[in-house]
Amino acid sequence: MIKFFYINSRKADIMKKLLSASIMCADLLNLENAINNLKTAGIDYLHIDIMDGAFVPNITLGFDLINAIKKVTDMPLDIHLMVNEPGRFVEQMKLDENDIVCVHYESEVHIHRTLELIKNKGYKAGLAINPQTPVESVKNLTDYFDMLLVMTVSPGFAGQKIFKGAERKVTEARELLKKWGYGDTLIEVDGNISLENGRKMSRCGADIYVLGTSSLFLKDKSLEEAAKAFKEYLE
Ligand code: S6P
Ligand code: MG
Repeated sequence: MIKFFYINSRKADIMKKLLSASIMCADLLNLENAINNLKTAGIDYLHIDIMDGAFVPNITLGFDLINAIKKVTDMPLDIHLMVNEPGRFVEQMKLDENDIVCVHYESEVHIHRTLELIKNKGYKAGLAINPQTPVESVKNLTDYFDMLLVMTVSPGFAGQKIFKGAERKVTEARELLKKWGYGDTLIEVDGNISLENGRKMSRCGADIYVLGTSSLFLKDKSLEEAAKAFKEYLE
């Protein structure tokens, strides 16, 4: 397995762009089948969006589903918690060392404590920032996360349009992380990652691409065809 090998020893010349499939966009009535097809398609992570109807105005998947998915696949999970006070839920998940638990900077007053909790459980920690949150906000937390999720839409729904400052922000995130001495921290982008936007984000320095209705779950292509097209367009 490649996976988070890169998080511990990221070298620009060997970096591989990683694809994370947004499970809320999959066929939820045939999820096991979809997961098997995603693996065959060469997808690197399963992106699981958990919402609480308070931090974001929607409710999607839940913790029981995470534990059920763990039973049917060895693919690493990329769990995106869009809930208030996410620290309350870390214990409920039975994960492995390559799984990422990503929490929002805006979701908890003492987010540092929650990042520490995730790391102490042995998982990879992600920190997400909404479009309006400055990259500078995370400066004092860089020791506590392995991945910075730069939201390219306001979280809550699939099928939205990328926000206008996204390219500028991802470029800034890559530059600042390097300047702070954390050039190894991966950057993930989530929201309207179409082929065009994926290519733009790649040029700005993104590493992990969350793929939903904009590029992977399409009516006219199989998951395998769509993943292949996305990868080819990035390169
Ligand atoms: C919702 C969530 C995302 C979406 C994904 C959908 O905010 O965090 O992960 O599921 O962005 O992709 P798309 O291509 O429909 O925007
Ligand atoms: Mg997400």
